[in-house]
This record gives sequence, C-alpha cells and structure tokens, in this order.
Amino acid sequence: MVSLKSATATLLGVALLTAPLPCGAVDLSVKANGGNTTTSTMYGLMHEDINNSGDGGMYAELIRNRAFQGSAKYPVSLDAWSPVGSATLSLKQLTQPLSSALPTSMNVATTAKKGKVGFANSGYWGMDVKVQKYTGSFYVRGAYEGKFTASLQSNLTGQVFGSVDVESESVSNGWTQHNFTLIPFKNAPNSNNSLVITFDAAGVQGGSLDFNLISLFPPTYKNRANGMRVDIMEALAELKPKFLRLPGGNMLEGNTLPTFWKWNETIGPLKDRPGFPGVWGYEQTNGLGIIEYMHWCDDLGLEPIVAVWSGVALDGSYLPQSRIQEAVQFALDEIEFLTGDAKTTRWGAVRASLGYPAPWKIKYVELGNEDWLAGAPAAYEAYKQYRLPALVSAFQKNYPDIQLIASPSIFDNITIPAGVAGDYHPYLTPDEFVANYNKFDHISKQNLTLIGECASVHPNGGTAWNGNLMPYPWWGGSVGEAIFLIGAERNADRLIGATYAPGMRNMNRWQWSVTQIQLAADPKLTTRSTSFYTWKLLGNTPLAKTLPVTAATAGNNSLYYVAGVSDAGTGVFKAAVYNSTAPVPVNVQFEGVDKNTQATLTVLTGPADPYGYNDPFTQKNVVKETVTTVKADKDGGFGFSLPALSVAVLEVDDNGRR
Ligand SMILES: *[C@@H]1O[C@H](CO)[C@@H](O)[C@H](O)[C@H]1NC(C)=O
Ligand SMILES: *[C@@H]1O[C@H](CO)[C@@H](O)[C@H](O)[C@H]1NC(C)=O
Ligand SMILES: *[C@@H]1O[C@H](CO)[C@@H](O)[C@H](O)[C@H]1NC(C)=O
Ligand SMILES: *[C@@H]1O[C@H](CO)[C@@H](O)[C@H](O)[C@H]1NC(C)=O
Ligand SMILES: *[C@@H]1O[C@H](CO)[C@@H](O)[C@H](O)[C@H]1NC(C)=O
Ligand SMILES: *[C@@H]1O[C@H](CO)[C@@H](O)[C@H](O)[C@H]1NC(C)=O
Ligand SMILES: *[C@@H]1O[C@H](CO)[C@@H](O)[C@H](O)[C@H]1NC(C)=O
Ligand SMILES: *[C@@H]1O[C@H](CO)[C@@H](O)[C@H](O)[C@H]1NC(C)=O
Ligand SMILES: CC(=O)N[C@H]1CO[C@H](CO)[C@@H](O)[C@@H]1O
Ligand SMILES: CC(=O)N[C@H]1CO[C@H](CO)[C@@H](O)[C@@H]1O
Repeated sequence: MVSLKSATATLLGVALLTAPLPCGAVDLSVKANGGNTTTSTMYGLMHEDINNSGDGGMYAELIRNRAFQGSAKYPVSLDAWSPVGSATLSLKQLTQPLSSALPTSMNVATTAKKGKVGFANSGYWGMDVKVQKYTGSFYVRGAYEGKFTASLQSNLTGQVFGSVDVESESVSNGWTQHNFTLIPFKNAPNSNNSLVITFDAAGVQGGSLDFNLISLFPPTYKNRANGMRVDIMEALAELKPKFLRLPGGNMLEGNTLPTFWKWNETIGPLKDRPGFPGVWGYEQTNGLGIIEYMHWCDDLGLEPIVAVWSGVALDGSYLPQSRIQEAVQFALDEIEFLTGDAKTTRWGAVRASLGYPAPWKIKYVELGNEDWLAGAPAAYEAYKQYRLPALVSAFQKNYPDIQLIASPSIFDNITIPAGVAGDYHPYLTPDEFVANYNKFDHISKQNLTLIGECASVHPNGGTAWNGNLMPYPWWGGSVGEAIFLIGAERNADRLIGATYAPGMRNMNRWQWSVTQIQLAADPKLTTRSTSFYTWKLLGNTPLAKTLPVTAATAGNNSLYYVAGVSDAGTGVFKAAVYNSTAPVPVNVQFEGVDKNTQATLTVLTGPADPYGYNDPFTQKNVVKETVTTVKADKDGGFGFSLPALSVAVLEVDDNGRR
C-alpha cells in the first residue's frame, strides 16, 4: 500500500484530479460487505529450463558445458571450449572417471616442452565480468608440478581483467579438486569474455592433463553456493510473487519414457549429477536441482507447487497400468525427500545427509503436466482411468494435508476426483483473453483451479498455432491478459493462483519467444517485458477479499474491473480498458468512504502501436506508469479517466480504512 506521503512524492507531474467528470462516466458503487475472502495466492511464477532460462539463465553458473554431459539425444561435445597455446582438446571416457555421473572429461594435450597451454570457455554466449568475487573450481587428473592460472579475459581482444594462480595438487592416479576465487581488477567493457585456464607445459608429465567439472560463479542471490543470478532474482522479486510451480512443464515429462525428469539425479554434490536430456534442445546440467528450487522459494518467500511425474513422456508413450506404481512410488519418495523427518524416514535421512536436516513444508502437489496433450487421446484416457487415480489415492493416504492438483482443468473434458484441484493453461489471443473475463464466474469452490501457465502468444486474427508466436510480449497482448486476470481475481476464492509462462529466455538460444523476462550474459540485456509490468502491478496490489460492485448506469463494455480490500483493510479497485477509441471516464464510490479521502491511482499505458514491445537490444521501456493522487468528491466517489488500452489500480489511502 502506497502511503499518502510517498504517493505525493511519486506524483508524475499530474495535478490532483478534481475536475468534474465528463458525462457518461462509468458510475460504480463498491459495497462495504458481501464479498468473498480470497483463498488464492493469486500471482506466482512458473519455471521451466526452456531456452536456457535455467542453465545460462537463472542458474548463475558461467561455464557452459562444464562437465561434458550428454545423452543419446545430445551427444557429448566440446561446445564452448577452445584450446589455448599449442594445446589439443579431446573428449575421453577414462576407465577412472571423475564419477559415474560424469563419465566424460576433457583431455588437454601438448607436445610443447615449455610455455603456457590450456583452454578457454566462452560461457553462455559470453560472461559478465565485473570487479566482484568469482568462485571457481575444477577437477584435474595427471602429474603436474607448477601452477594453474585462471583468468577472465576478453574474447575479442585478449585483454585480461583479472587472474589468479592456483598451486597444482594434481596427481597421475586420481582426480583432485582445485578451488579458487578471482576478483577482477577492472570491469570488462562488454560481455564477450571467457574464462581461460592455463598451465606450464614444462611441468606436465606424460604430455596431457584431464579436466572435468570446471565451474565459475559470480556472486549469487543471497550468496547461495550453487545459487541464482542476482539481477534475475531481483527482477522476479519485483513481481512480489507468491508461489513457484516447479520444476517445469514439459520438462517434467521428458522426451521419452526412460528420460523423464528425475529429481533424485538433481541432488547432492555437482559431481554426482549426471544431467538431463532437456526437452528444449539442449542437455541440462541438473545444477538447478530440487534443493535449489526450494532455496529459490525460501529466498523469495514462495509457496512451492511441486509437480510430480505422472508416467507419460512427450513422445506419447506412457506407463501401462501394471507399472504405474513406479511413478507413484517415485513421486511419494520425492515428497518424502522434501518433507520427511530426518531421523524416521528414508528419504528425509538422505536429505539430511546432504546438509539439509530441516524438512520443507509442501502444501501443493501437481500430478503431472498437461496430461491432456502428450499422447492424447490414449495417454489422456490412461490418465483418467488409472494414472491420476493411482496418484490421488496414494497421496490422499500418505499426505492427506496436501492440496493435490490434477494437470488438466475442468475445462479439459475430465471429471476431476473430489478434493483435487485442476490446472488451466490459456495461451490465447488478446481478444480471446478478454472473452474469457467471465471464465471462472460459474465454477464452484469444489472446482478449485490453478492458472498454472498463461500468456498472450498470438495476435488477434493471427494464424494461432499454425503460425509463429509473437516475437515478444506486446502491449495489446499484455492488456488482454490483464483483463482475464482481473476477471480471475473476482473469483479468487476458487482459484489457487495464476502465473505467466514461460518466465524467461536467453536471447542467444531460444525456441519460445514470448516470455516475461528476456536475458543474456550481459545483465544490461535483462528486459522486463510489457507483461512483466502488468503482472507486477496486479501482483503488487493483492486483494484479501473481493467486494460486490454495482454499476449505476448500463456501464461501458470496454471497462473491466474488480474491487476489494487489501491486506491492510483499505479499498482497492483494479481495471483495464480494451477496444475503446477514447479514454473511459470512471467514477468509483466505496461505501463508507468520506469526501476528501485520498487514493493513489497507478495507470499503465503502452505505446501508440498496440504491437509495441520491450526490446532487449534498445532497452527502451514502452510501458508508461503514471501515479496520481485522486481525492474523493462530496459523495465519496473517486473520478478519473482511463486511457484506451490501459491497466490501472486505485488504492484508497489508509484514512479510507473501513
Ligand atoms: C569466444 O571465442 C571462441 C573461440 O574463439 C568462439 O568460439 C566463441 O564464439 C567466442 N564467444 C563469444 C561470446 O564471442
Ligand atoms: C572446494 O570447495 C567446495 C565447496 O566449498 C568444498 O566442498 C570442497 O571441499 C573444496 N575442495 C577443496 C579441495 O578444497
Ligand atoms: C533415480 O530414480 C530412478 C527411478 O527410480 C532410477 O531409475 C534411477 O536409477 C535413480 N537414479 C539414481 C542416480 O539413483
Ligand atoms: C471426452 O472424454 C471422454 C471420456 O474420456 C471421451 O470418450 C470423449 O471422446 C472426449 N471428448 C472429446 C471432445 O474429447
Ligand atoms: C474488439 O473489437 C474488434 C473490432 O470491432 C472485435 O472484432 C473484437 O471482437 C473486439 N474484442 C473484444 C474482446 O471485445
Ligand atoms: C465441477 O466442474 C464440472 C465440470 O464443469 C461440473 O460438472 C461439476 O458439477 C463441478 N463440480 C462441482 C462440485 O461443482
Ligand atoms: C462471491 O461468491 C459468490 C458465489 O460464488 C458469487 O456469486 C459472487 O459474485 C461473489 N462476490 C464477489 C463480490 O466476488
Ligand atoms: C466505451 O467508451 C469508449 C469511450 O467513450 C468508447 O470508445 C467505447 O466504444 C465504449 N464501449 C462500449 C462497448 O460502449
Ligand atoms: C564482436 C562480438 O562478438 N560482439 C558481441 C559481444 O556480445 C554481444 C552480446 O553480449 C553481442 O551482441 C555482440 O555481437
Ligand atoms: C539448441 C536450441 O535450442 N536451439 C534452438 C533455440 O531456438 C532457436 C530459435 O527458435 C532455434 O533456432 C534453435 O535451433
């Protein structure tokens, strides 16, 4: 809630709105009582390692292909690595690998008898180099006396921004970890940088050394080891999200039946994490594992919605009924790993042994991902017949306090078992979102629903899924989403919450273009999209309770709204204008609010072109936020005018508490 003082301070040169309203204003009266208490957490996050939003995105690791992980789908490679000096790089599967999870390593050979040789890694399309502390580590095998030099340098000019010497402990018959910290003495002018590790050819016996798990982290959010990128977490925190749907959507399913996302392979030391053949075009490191997701929740105060595998793969194959208990047990174990007692449960003890004795609390478990899609109709029929029932009965028995969520919603031709919620994923045009403003008006509390993914992805009149997605979230699309969300907030006693999806993409490698945040190695390119701003405004003004609104006049179909009370007990009115040729005058009267009460009005407007978007490469924000103070008239009404294609929130100040 913006206090009167700060609201005045943020006045953007707009005078208090006291002018009489034009005729034809939408005249709304908000009742003091009779609404519904919000049970939903309303706005949250959904994360999927799509287009390097995990590896190369959130996850702060700077070294790409750090452990030469691969699979049948993505064969191991030397991507991102290049030799330095006279070195020759090759991949080796040694009889004594670093670990069974990381069987492939990089052999660095040289015929030179002296001079520096080594290798460079160009990162996730560059690396951000600043005067700050970098934490690095590598494993090496082979007899070497001398020192290693780790340096951060320009990939364009070779200029060195900082380096550190690491005394060799390496021996011929085993792997030795070398840790280092590096503080550059200078900021690099751009992100085209590499980590270079060299050693002295003269000190090497046998002509080569083997390397694996070469890692480098910048400072991370809340200084977590193996943590998250600071600028991205800060951007997410601005949304004031309430939950995180994890570990993703399609990613949970995997490409084929044997290669589903295995939570048990994402835990423990990095050398024990084999990686995962991702579903978006690259092998994932599993560095961002289930514990890291929990830390992400802890650090941003998010309620985890943990999705468990329901026995289907993206290629449409699914477990027969005779094997469904495999998925059930795997899911029960996962929740036991997160929530089980460290002393009395098997998986709780495993968690404790990894250094996390305190269990997490899990309130929501989702059973699968979009089970109406992959392998339909046969796989969906199997979901209805035995996959969902098996999971539901096992969870209701073992975890009766957890709110279960089926991956389809009541809008997906399914009868969801009693007590289980559903998940609805609208990817629509703005017009369709607006047409769905009333979507949840008639669902019952028993049909509790999560909007687990949501975004405007196609333009009105466009080619829908036969054509391309839009290149970025665009203003008209963002307003369409906002109207749908405002409609949803009117029913926030029947919804678990709503989240945009996907959250982000790396501009250097992506398949899905419409994301809330765009990013690259260079933090300057971290871009908040038009939808980021609309979701932020709605998410920063939560309603504890809805309030009934009556319209004195027939109203104007271009204005969509919800009214309610904030957590602090003050009045809140949220609205958006769509398909209007002119500003819409509004008069909102809160029952019991006196004349001269002040309110803060925040209005978001976009560029003249409704297809305008926030381009990471120009870094210009097309969304304009205007904050004004509005004073109640003698009848306690707040009069203001909302521009065509706008999203607004009016917050009655503390003196308007009822
Ligand atoms: C850095 O250099 C390597 C090897 O020359 C090259 O393959 C890579 O694309 C470069 N990376 C960047 C970010 O320019
Ligand atoms: C390197 O650092 C890691 C993480 O702090 C630590 O677990 C490990 O023991 C260190 N290794 C050595 C050889 O010091
Ligand atoms: C993880 O669990 C799956 C399913 O039970 C199993 O196939 C796999 O071997 C396990 N991975 C490890 C590293 O134990
Ligand atoms: C709806 O589900 C039923 C039962 O699973 C199935 O027989 C029917 O074909 C489905 N209808 C549509 C339109 O998908
Ligand atoms: C917006 O206006 C256009 C053109 O009149 C119309 O086709 C469309 O259905 C309208 N959209 C909504 C959501 O009212
Ligand atoms: C839940 O939704 C379904 C499908 O719309 C409907 O048939 C059913 O009656 C609803 N259940 C309750 C308890 O309202
Ligand atoms: C409260 O819930 C009832 C029953 O679902 C609904 O009819 C009514 O519109 C809701 N009122 C408000 C103000 O949200
Ligand atoms: C609502 O008012 C605006 C501005 O006067 C106008 O452009 C729009 O057509 C109106 N919408 C409807 C549905 O009457
Ligand atoms: C010459 C070169 O590779 N320049 C690149 C530096 O990095 C930025 C992104 O961080 C690229 O846009 C440039 O092309
Ligand atoms: C490796 C990978 O995922 N590459 C794809 C990322 O997305 C772009 C844009 O759609 C594709 O061209 C790449 O093939």
